[in-house]
Amino acid sequence: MADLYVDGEWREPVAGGRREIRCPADGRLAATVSEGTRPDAEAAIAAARRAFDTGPWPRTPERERGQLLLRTADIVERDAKEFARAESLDTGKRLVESEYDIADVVSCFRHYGGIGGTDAGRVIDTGRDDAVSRVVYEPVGVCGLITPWNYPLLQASWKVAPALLAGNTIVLKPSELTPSTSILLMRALAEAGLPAGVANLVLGAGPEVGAPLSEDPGVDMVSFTGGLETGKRVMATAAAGVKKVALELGGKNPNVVFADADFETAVDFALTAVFLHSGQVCSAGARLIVEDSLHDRFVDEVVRRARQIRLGGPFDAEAETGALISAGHLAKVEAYVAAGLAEGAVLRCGGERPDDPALADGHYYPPTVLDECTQDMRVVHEESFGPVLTVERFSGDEDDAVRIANDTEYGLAGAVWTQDGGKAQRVARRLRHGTVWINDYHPYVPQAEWGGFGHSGVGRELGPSGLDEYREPKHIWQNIQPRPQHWFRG
Ligand code: TXE
Repeated sequence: MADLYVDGEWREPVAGGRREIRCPADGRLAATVSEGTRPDAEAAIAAARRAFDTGPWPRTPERERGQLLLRTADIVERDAKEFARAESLDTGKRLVESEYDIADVVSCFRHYGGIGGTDAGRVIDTGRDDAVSRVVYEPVGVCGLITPWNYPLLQASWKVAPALLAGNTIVLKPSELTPSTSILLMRALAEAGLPAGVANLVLGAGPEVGAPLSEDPGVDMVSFTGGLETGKRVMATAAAGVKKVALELGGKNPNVVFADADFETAVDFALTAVFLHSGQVCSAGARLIVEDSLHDRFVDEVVRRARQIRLGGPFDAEAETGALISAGHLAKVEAYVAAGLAEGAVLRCGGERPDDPALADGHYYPPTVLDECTQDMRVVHEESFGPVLTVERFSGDEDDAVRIANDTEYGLAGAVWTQDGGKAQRVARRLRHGTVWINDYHPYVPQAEWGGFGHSGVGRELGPSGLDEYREPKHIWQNIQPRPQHWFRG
């Protein structure tokens, strides 16, 4: 199968490469897909450029563009089983989680499809009778969209849907580890009637087909979700071409629990916060910051329940969480735990690869709790991106909780648990994180912005400002009584 989608056609890569995708849960062959190289990325950029500069899409009324997104949502929903299965095989995540993700993808396309028709702009009161003035929104141009492997299609849809609604043309470059659902998405967009060249797909390694998206002068904007170091590289390269950049670079997210929290609920969510998808979540609540007086009881209960979490593959109905994405990532998570222990953390559970023969072919790591941690430890301030919870204590003082929670270079998300409504609001306002949950963890809505402070990124996804990432305000002033001004007499 030819899997690169360029200028409305399915193409083989110029160099004819293929890549095997192996399911992280058991090593089975999930798919064999085209593997592009730089000339494929350049062809995709050129197609997107042509479609933007000469095609109908940027001038298609926004409402019509929205309708195409709504049709896409219907197609994804119709084929949800195929999408979810492909997502699970590529990522190793439980099928039920992939089903939720695909339902969220449908909601995302419906959300953006449904808000089409906002491009009338706003009229300015000039205070004069000889001029009219308005601000309209223009698409940015050609957008390079680079996505990671943890929520492959959901993260793609957060970029693809607003970028297309705003009238841009796109080149999507999914993670080379999880390309399958992006291929299915291109099929859905084509079936929905997207004009040729508007959405293009390149597959392959980051330095080969991702890097050109921030280097090529034909691209106007790069939107990237992935790791901090790659994000910095993307930003630096994009700077040379003064490209617009949006980055979501993960987090090291605090989950602050005061002693007056609802104990059972806070414990339950502390587990979901960090162990969902084995911690491979940008907003994972990987830092538990618990009030001293509650610490022992709370951590004992977290550990008791963490030990019971059952690992397994995507189609194992008993499994509660799955494998890590790759052998390399597993080794990285292990190294973070080892570093934490070397720096004085106390291992309360997990910390060793499971010895269950049924899991031997997958990249599994058990839920792990490291107690008595401090902010200077690498495992606390760097993103392990695995099922590793670090526990820190605070005195009970709000200032102390806020100081520890904000002591991170990241700032994506966090939570505060207390039954004192005023304290909850005060602490939530002071946390320097893009999303703060009170007595909850993980929910998001497409109507609200998603993105981070500090090194967690630049710009926002979702919400009104998420759409604004993909369009530029343009002021149009019209003199409606043009006549000589005679500023200069001569
Ligand atoms: O990410 P990369 P990796 C974090 C997490 C993880 C770490 C590294 O801590 O352990 O990042 O993961 C493409 N130019 N997150 O190595 O490399 C790459 O092909 C352009 C957090 O998998 O950032 C893929 O499509 N693109 C994160 C995408 O970048 C390049 C989710 C992300 O891969 C490129 C995933 C280049 N030079 C990991 N090099 C989150 N924010 O949720 C690679 N890529």
